Amino acid sequence: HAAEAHRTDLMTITRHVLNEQSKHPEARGAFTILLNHIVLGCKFVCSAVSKAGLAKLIGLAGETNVQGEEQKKLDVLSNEVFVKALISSGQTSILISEEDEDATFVDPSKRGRYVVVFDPLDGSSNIDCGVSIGTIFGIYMVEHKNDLSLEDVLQPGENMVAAGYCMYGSSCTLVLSTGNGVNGFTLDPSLGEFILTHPDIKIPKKGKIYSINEGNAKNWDKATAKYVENCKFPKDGSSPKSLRYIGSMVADVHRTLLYGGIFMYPADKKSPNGKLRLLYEVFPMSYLMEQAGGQAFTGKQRALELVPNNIHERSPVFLGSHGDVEEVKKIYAAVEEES
Ligand code: P6P
Repeated sequence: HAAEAHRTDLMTITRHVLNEQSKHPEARGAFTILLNHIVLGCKFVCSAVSKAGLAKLIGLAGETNVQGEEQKKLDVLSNEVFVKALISSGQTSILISEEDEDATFVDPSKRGRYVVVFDPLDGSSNIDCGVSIGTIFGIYMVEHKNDLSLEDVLQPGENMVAAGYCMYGSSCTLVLSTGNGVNGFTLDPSLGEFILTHPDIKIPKKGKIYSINEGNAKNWDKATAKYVENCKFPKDGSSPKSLRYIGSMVADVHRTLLYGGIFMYPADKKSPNGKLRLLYEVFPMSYLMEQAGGQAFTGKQRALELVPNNIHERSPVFLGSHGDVEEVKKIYAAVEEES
């Protein structure tokens, strides 16, 4: 009967968020409207990505599609879709996108109380070979929507009221937290609805997988090198961890969230702040990990406590199972002691 009930009692993402928001008596539906517009963007990108190979939406700008029109690159197209959807929601005041050098200040007549930071299509370099890619987003609230400045965006990740990602792979999966745990929704294309398929996701306390670009080993700092060495040659006689590295953050993080383990993009000699962007890659994924019982560390501190200095700032990150990240923290502390 449970399966039957599930089939007829469709828990869509909109219903789920309405249930969540009903816990906040002061909520006036603004967040639900905002989220519905983000979901609309994800549905569009999901459709465009799945057709990409056919409609030659992939590859360099300047491709022409079957109609001979010049095609925008998929990440440029995705960015335009999200910017337009977010502005039309009437719930946003500042938008920060990986694709846009400058912040978008929404016209005062259409402003709302939310700031959205997002990477519209992270990992897009992987589209051509069919690897899963995704949209990553984080949502902050602003007290006043009028005299706004960038200061309103440069807030620590722990101030986020929600964060999530949508992964475009064999299925389209949207993983979301609004501050009360993490839930996963899968797009049912026949309904055009995201259905709750992964309720209350909790990351395993410890995992058997480590995920890092071993090609950067030459440039790693001592602590990272030591931690990875322990993964491969455990001193406590336990079996070595498996290495899984897809090279698409959303895919690597989604696997880490569901299977456990650790995903790392550390600082190294070449990139002293790592490669991943703080506002719209590290913060949202760190927020989700903490909400799922995991943690996220920069090599120096808890990732969500960082205060950004600029909107495209990078940060190192070690995120995943609580126990695995704890190991990294111990090694960084020990190396600090030695120096
Ligand atoms: P590297 C994709 O280009 C991306 O921004 C993330 O999605 C991914 O985790 C990372 O870069 C991969 O970087 O240096 O290992 O190729």
